[in-house]
Amino acid sequence: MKLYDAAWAPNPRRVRIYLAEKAISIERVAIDLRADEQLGDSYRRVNPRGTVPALVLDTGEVIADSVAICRFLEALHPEPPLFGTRAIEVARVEAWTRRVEQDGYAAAVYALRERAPRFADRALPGHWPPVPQIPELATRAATMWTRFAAALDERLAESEWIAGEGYTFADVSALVTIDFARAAALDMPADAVHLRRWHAAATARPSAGA
Ligand SMILES: N[C@@H](CCC(=O)N[C@@H](CS)C(=O)NCC(=O)O)C(=O)O
Repeated sequence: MKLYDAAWAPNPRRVRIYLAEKAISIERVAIDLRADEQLGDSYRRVNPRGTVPALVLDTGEVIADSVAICRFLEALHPEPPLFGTRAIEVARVEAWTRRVEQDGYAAAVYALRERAPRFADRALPGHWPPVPQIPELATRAATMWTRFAAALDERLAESEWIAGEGYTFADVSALVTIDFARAAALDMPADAVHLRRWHAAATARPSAGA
């Protein structure tokens, strides 16, 4: 197997943190997003979408999505479980991961890609004809982020980790999202004490440096 990876980008980091938590080692190939290597012919022969991460299997099949890569690896290496074990745990991890993506990660992407000059005409990631920015979505992002941070703070007032007692992929997704959102000037509110407690604990895990 070979993992196409990229520094600083959130979805590749999700996979790296997952791999570190599971102590799984996979050969990695670094793609330089700042040089737009993901859009070049060579990488697009691996993943025509022009996005990272992508996992190339020994059969040649390519999994070009961070969550799908982690779920594939979870099926191969179930211990320690990061997607839950009991039915209700699996449902909680899934529900929170989707909420993090739809409410938090989407807000961070809107705030960054719909406004930053370097993403002009590249409002969507990967290989597309020019996609113009919609600055109103960057404005909407602030509202989404406020609601997301409040919901997460409320959840973490009642639970040590996002999906329950143990660290799961929902925590991986939220950590990556919160760190990424700072690049778009979206941060944890000062009074979100439970969220801040959780963020410090997640950041203290060795996997956070992956
Ligand atoms: N749903 C995909 C999204 C992949 C994605 O958007 N990757 C970004 C980096 S986080 C990318 O490749 N961006 C390239 C670009 O902006 O051209 C996943 O979870 O892997």
